Amino acid sequence: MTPSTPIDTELIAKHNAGLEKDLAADYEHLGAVLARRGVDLEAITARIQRFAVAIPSWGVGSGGTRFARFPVAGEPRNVFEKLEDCAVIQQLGRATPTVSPHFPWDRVDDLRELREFARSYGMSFDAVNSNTFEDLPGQLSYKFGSLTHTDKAVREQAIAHNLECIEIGKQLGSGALTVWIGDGSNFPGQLNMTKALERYLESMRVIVAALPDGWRAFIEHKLYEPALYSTVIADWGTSFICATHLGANVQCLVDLGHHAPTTNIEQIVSRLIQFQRLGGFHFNDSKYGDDDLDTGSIDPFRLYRVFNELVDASARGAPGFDPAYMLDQSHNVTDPIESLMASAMEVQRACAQALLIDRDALEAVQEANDVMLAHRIFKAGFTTDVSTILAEARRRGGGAIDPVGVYRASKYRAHKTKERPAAAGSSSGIV
Ligand code: RM4
Ligand code: MN
Ligand code: MN
Repeated sequence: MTPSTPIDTELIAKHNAGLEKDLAADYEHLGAVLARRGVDLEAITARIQRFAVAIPSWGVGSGGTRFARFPVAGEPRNVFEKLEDCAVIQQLGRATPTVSPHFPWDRVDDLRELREFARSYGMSFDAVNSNTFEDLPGQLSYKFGSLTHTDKAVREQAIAHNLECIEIGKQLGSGALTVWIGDGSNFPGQLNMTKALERYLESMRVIVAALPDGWRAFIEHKLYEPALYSTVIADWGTSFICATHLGANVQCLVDLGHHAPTTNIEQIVSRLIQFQRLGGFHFNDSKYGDDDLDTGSIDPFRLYRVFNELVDASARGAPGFDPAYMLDQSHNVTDPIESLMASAMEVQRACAQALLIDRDALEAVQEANDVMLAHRIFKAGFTTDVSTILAEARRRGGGAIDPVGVYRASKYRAHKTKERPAAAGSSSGIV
């Protein structure tokens, strides 16, 4: 079956035709530059063509802050419309063939129809996210926690939701469950921190026992918010301990925005790889807290440092190394489709740059304690402009050399604004 194409393929071809000549010249030049460094450009381009990062279903709607949400016109009103937007991102960018859904936000009656709908665009589903951080009408409240609540009935409700997410995921063809809880406390003395973690482990044991063969559960830690004094799964240490208690199929998920501002995230990544507990990533960028800004917009060098660890692990054939890559950001002032296309490119960029590091040379100077040379070899990838590689990978994959340019020319947003009048209570966005 040929996948449906929400953007006119002729338009992409026309745009590409105007850019192809320059791209070919730039690509050839970069190939010569890299050849002098002993790097095979074609091998890197092939790796980038295979690289994929999942789109969060909630990301195609506008997010918001604690103060307000400013919805983008033509915002998707349900998961089918979200998938349509995700298909645009994939068609133009060729880096995002999967979607990570979120329940109950994406709840539908007919899961088979949803899976088929995704398939009609050539898309499939990545990790399923459970949501026990907000209340649904008629349910027990999560105001004082979910999987760690003092009341067993609330814990059972939260467990049941996660079990339902696994069932949904099975039908959607997913292979992982991501559990992030907002549980914690706002006041010292509010919560017995030890007992809360005991209750977490007890609840998670039931959930993990329900995982089908080959599935993984990802534990996502977060320093603070919504709990502002203590969060039950606050850091990678807690996440790691819980994962090791719960089983080999439980791993830690690193959301780049979920640490204190100066934390050395790449070192955490290295540790998790070493002990086979790196489940995956939620990519975004941050300046102060869980800002959910576009990936690579604040600190692309940090992303590069993270990818250095990932490329190193992959080059070494680190045992059990198979991280899931997902975006997780909130678009408050941009068109979410543009942000997600650009962000997927930033993840690819960091990957391509890290692939340029001469690992043998680096190892030799590390052994010799030649600090300055080690740093220069390390940084050589970051200071190389790999935009041409990304563009060529998109072109070869049938995507757009300039995805944002084609997207704007397609007037997709204007068409959707007519087709999708704003709906009250839309499940789009994070707030
Ligand atoms: C949280 C966390 C989760 C995401 C929610 C919406 O801060 O990052 O991964 O699903 O936000
Ligand atoms: Mn996240
Ligand atoms: Mn977050």
